[in-house]
Amino acid sequence: MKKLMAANWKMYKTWDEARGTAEELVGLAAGKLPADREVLVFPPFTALKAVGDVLGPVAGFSAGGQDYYIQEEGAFTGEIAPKMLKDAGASFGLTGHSERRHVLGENDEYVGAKTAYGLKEGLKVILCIGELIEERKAGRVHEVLERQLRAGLKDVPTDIDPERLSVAYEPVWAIGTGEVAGPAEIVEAHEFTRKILVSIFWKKANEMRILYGGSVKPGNCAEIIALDNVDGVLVGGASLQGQSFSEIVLA
Ligand code: G2H
Repeated sequence: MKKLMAANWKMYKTWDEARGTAEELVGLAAGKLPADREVLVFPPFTALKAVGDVLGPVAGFSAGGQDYYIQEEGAFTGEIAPKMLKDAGASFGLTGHSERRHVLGENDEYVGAKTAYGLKEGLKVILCIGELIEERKAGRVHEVLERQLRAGLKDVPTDIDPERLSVAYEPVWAIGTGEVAGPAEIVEAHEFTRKILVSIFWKKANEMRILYGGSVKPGNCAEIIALDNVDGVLVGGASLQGQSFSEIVLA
């Protein structure tokens, strides 16, 4: 299974900035990318085509959409459909990111509908899960992860190609805070996530990637990526510069 090194640019970068960073990243990392790694960038929608045009032709690199709606088309002002993402060069979609859950108010059921719909429409999907600090302090990590996984995957067919579905464990308290979950916390959460995936998808779950996200940086990536059941990373802040993300990609 290839490790997936993903950049989430969130609401940063104009078209030109995004294209420039994508070009810098390819220049720094493409020639050295190990055969067992894949690189993925989630730019803002307005820069998706530009970034897709840069990354698409490079082996091992691809682009994705940070969000999408659960209809093919229609009167849904402000929304964007999976087929539009694909048209702009995306092969991946992201669901359940904590900022969409906790800032934009998306609930487990909607995240589940979105995950299943994106897969049905031909995207590869990364479902994000993760607990709040209060939930961790209250000893509720497993309960929260299991709830988010079961609801998030409720309508995903069990015969799904495992390469098309990944999960990103992103403890909310470690996102953009500089605070990284410790190795034991990461291993524990990833092992639990794998167990729930196995209970849903059986053997196939061992071929699904589980990414870690939350303040991943060049200095901590090598240690994180080597942990059991860590099949990649999802990086926000430290992915915004080509130099820093290329160090992560090659760590
Ligand atoms: C978590 C992560 C990217 P950061 O949101 O998805 O962001 O690396 O800035 O914590």
